Amino acid sequence: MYILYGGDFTRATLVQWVLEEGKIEYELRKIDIQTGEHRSADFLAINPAGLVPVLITPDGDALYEVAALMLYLADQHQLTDLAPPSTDRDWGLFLSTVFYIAADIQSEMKRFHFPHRFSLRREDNAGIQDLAKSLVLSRLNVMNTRLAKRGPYVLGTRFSLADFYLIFWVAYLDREGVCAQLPSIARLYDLVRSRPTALPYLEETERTSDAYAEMMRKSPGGVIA
Ligand SMILES: N[C@@H](CCC(=O)N[C@@H](CS)C(=O)NCC(=O)O)C(=O)O
Repeated sequence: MYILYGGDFTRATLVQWVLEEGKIEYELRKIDIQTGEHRSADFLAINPAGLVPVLITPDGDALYEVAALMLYLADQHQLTDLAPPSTDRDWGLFLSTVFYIAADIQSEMKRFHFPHRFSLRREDNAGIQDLAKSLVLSRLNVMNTRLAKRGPYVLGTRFSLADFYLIFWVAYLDREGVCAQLPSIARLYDLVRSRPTALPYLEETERTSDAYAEMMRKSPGGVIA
């Protein structure tokens, strides 16, 4: 059986969704990043990077990086409704998009959520967060253009985990503002939301996102050190 180390306010939700979609047996072990449990000796022994999610495979290997975990599970369990196999014509576009989200969108979301880690002076935090937001928006605009050309999903008429992955990060930004500016992203947001299996995870992400935004308002010096 798989073990997923995840918890509230984390992207482990994405892996949990894939596990549930694939009806794959797993145990969820919650790591509380608000109290710093991800930096405990016990957790660092599992992932020296001190980050979640971590997936322990039935063979006992510890795997990291949310995008890799989703792709790995889809491949190992032939979840072709979520990810085209490498022999599929859509594989290249699928892979390009997943890497784009992981490298160029997700990384800026880190700066958006932890601006204090990128600033030397507390008074710069808000500006750094604004800059991160504008960079994410410009990258979402790229996705909007691609979706307008060949949508409504990342792979045209076919849903894949890349759609949920993208919308997950929109839910963590200012989703109403993003959807008002980027119509093809807004359409994709509604399509993902209309999927009964995705809805509870997206709703949970929306609640978490609102709660985190509130915590940031109350702690402009940084929510998690
Ligand atoms: N590149 C990693 C980043 C993982 C990551 O940053 N996870 C966050 C939770 S969503 C975390 O553990 N944050 C704790 C911290 O940054 O101190 C991935 O995509 O899986």
